[in-house]
Amino acid sequence: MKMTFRWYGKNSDTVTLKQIRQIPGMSGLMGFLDYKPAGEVWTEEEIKAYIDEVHAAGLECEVIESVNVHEDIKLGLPTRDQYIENYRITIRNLAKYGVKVIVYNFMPVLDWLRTDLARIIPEDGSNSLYFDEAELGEMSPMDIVRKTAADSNGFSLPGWEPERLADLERVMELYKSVDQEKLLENYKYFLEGIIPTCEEVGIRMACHPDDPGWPIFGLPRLAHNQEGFDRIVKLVDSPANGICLCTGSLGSNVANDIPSIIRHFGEMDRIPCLHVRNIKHLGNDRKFRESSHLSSDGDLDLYEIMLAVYDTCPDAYIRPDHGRMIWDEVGRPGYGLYDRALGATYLNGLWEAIVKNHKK
Ligand code: DNO
Repeated sequence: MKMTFRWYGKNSDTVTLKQIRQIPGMSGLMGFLDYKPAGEVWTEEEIKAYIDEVHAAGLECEVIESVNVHEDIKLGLPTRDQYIENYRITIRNLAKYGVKVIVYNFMPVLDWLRTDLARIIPEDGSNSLYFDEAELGEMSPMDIVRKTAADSNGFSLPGWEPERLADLERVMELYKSVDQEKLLENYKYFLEGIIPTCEEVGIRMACHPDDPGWPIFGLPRLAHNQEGFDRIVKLVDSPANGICLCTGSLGSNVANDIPSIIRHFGEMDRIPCLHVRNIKHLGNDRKFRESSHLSSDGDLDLYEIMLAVYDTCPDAYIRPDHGRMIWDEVGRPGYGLYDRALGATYLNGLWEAIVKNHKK
């Protein structure tokens, strides 16, 4: 297991590389060029500048997140071939600088979604990301986009890039003719286009689950349970066609047994990386907040999760995921320093105990 941290780059993150380096056990980053529009090639110069800086700080950068898939690929439009070609070039460019895993998602239009980015946790006065389907019921997609932008403390949020959301209404309209099966077909076309390149250069793709883990606003979604991912990994049967197993996203759907899903895909060698965090439902299956990482603070058993990783995909990259805002920190919702650092330390502690226990 390699413990990593998400970082948005020096112009865009409140957290510094030096701070990340000082978190115990941190091997490197799940890096991110947050200014790149979906579909555009990530040039060698851009990648080199980012990764050189990370290396200079004493950290690795073997995982890159959010090489976003252009909507035309998901919609299956004729223009998709050019965007797939651009994606292949980006894969090659990233491989040249030592990247081994690319995290992406295939969610139509909207990436992760919350109805509140800073809901106070009454017990301790901290705040965290929050979702209530009942609140969503009254909002249109445009309302939620506006609210998310307004609540983000002025930071860009992954998946909420302005250019991607600019023509939201037009794209929502186009999706009326794309159902689950059509989306799956378009997904296969995409994977067939890129997986041979990944195999050639030694990169593994890791699909991030839908978040929350069910269809939203009538849009088709494929990646929120074991059955869905079973279909995805079969689209192209290769270890390069893998999963970024996000425990919180899958865990938002109470029907999912996360340790068992990890074991299932870990045994198939399809989990190159994980986002590990906890989540707490609030008396209703479709209402939850993000809790601290500690098992007893949320619904997920982080010990069982780390044990499943140890048993079935011990070489995976892990990062603590969204943290609460604690100790009066002001930063990008979900991506402050303190609570994620606590999360990493806790996960490292679980890992040490598991490793030592197995050596006995
Ligand atoms: C949310 C993140 C996601 C993830 C993308 C990958 O906070 O975990 O934005 O990085 O879905 O494409």
